[in-house]
Amino acid sequence: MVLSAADKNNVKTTWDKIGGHAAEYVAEGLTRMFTSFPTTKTYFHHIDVSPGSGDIKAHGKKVADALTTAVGHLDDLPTALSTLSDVHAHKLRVDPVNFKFLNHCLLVTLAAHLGADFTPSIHASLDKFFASVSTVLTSKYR
Ligand code: HEG
Repeated sequence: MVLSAADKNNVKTTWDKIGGHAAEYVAEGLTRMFTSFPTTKTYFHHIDVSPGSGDIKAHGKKVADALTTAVGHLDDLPTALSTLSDVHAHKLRVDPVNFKFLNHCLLVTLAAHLGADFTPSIHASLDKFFASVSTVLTSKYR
């Protein structure tokens, strides 16, 4: 997945618009994922996955911070996310299919909040961005 200059610009512009809402939006995306794709809950048996829980808020903040790091390093995602990639492949062992579920739910969440700013072009660039992050996080499974 190669992000074009226009994609990178779209992703950065959108992340700026999201501003301080990133953690809240990612938490909503996680809640949508747990609700729409309940098998994803098996990875989170040790936390409270009910909507609005403190655990979901805390995890949303961690994931949002990682995505913000990624937005700041669009030219070198593998290096920026290397440690996180190790964690997902070797420790958490999240089946890659789950990344598609989360990405979909993050897109739905952003579409709901961004309204008219969620243009087809922004949609496509964000989709490519989340797919690129997922590729890195699932790149060390073998
Ligand atoms: Mg992962 C932990 C980021 C997808 C399951 N995830 C984490 C952490 C971050 C993160 C930053 C904390 C790592 C640490 O404390 O060392 N996750 C992250 C991103 C994405 C992603 C950026 C994709 C956009 N994660 C993902 C998916 C699943 C999953 C799809 C499973 C459905 N993550 C998962 C679990 C943990 C983390 C089970 C450990 C949670 C905990 O024990 O607190």
